[in-house]
Amino acid sequence: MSHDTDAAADTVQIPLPELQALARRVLLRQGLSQAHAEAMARTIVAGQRDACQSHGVYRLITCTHSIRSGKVDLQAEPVLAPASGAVVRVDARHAFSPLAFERGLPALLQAARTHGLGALVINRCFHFSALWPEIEAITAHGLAALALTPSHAWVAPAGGSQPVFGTNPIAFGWPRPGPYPFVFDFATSAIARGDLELHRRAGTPLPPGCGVDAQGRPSTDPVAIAQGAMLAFGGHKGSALAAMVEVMAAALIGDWTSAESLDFDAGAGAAPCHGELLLAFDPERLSGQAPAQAQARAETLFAAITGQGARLPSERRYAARERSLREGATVPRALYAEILALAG
Ligand code: NDP
Ligand code: PYC
Repeated sequence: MSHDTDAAADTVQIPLPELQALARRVLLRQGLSQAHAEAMARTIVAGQRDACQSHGVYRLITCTHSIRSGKVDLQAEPVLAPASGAVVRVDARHAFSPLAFERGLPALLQAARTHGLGALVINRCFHFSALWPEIEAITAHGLAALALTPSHAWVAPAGGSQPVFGTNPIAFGWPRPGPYPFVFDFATSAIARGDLELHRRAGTPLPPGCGVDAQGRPSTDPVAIAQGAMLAFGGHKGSALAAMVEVMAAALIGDWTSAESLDFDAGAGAAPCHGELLLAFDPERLSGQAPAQAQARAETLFAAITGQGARLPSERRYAARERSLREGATVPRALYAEILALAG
């Protein structure tokens, strides 16, 4: 049952177990295996719980579209390659990424503990999710983490107007005392593609500086930008970071760049298909057996940030999480109706 107190409100509050069951039902109905549906529902509901509108239950609609494109393998079990030093490799076999991550996580943690640094390489996955759920799954074990992945070539390099890069998120996490690690997670584009899509659906303009139209002119129209190119955040700096993601999380790990992912898509509009690189760092090993000092230095830094009234990244998300745990996740009413329809 949804707990909808105000019929006139344009949002509904859904208890998290109920939202999880609904997400699972939608995904199973599309033909996904139980294991994929469970892993994807966990990621998607975590997004809505933390008020990440671009990567919450809206993804049930985009994943359904990806499935209907016929490109995604709905049943493939990820294959974990035999252990090889610090590198853990999982072949997702053209299925969605969350299950591949879950299957690779224990070996990644083990590699980081053994070598001080572990690398999880996920290949051949359809990727639709935010990266922070994976980062938090690593920091929960006392490790620092970094994650990179390309997407589809939607973003022009600084000084150009033709798409080359994906929206290429970079996420980082540092474990802290208490339940909430230091985490940031952002697209290297000025706006995430998911947010562009939400603006397109709502018929609202993007902020200035997010993209250019097909003639290379600055635009705030999400439709015109989708036909032209998105822009990197921070000009040449975001552009260089986006290039790094292509090199490190595509070329380096033997997988597709955002341009190759878009070629493979061939207009189907499915989620991007490529790899992901996750690194886990053990403070115990890397700090020379002085993890308490490493922790103390990091806490001094965080206190210097918050002490002057600035906030840490993810604080908004964590506050939303607390609220959702108490009151249920907030879902736009129209979106909820679409999801109920998908669930049959
Ligand atoms: P945002 O710009 O919303 O947020 C980026 C980060 O900055 C967050 O950690 C956020 O924390 C933090 N932040 C925001 N405002 C402040 C502030 N005033 N002070 C301190 N920190 C702040 O992220 P994006 O829109 O760029 O990305 C959204 C999501 O999209 C990400 O989770 C990303 O992984 C996902 N994505 C996935 C892609 C894929 O290929 N799979 C591609 C691109 C994006 P908080 O959340 O608390 O506001
Ligand atoms: O929001 O840019 C995005 C995105 C791409 C793939 C998944 N999310």
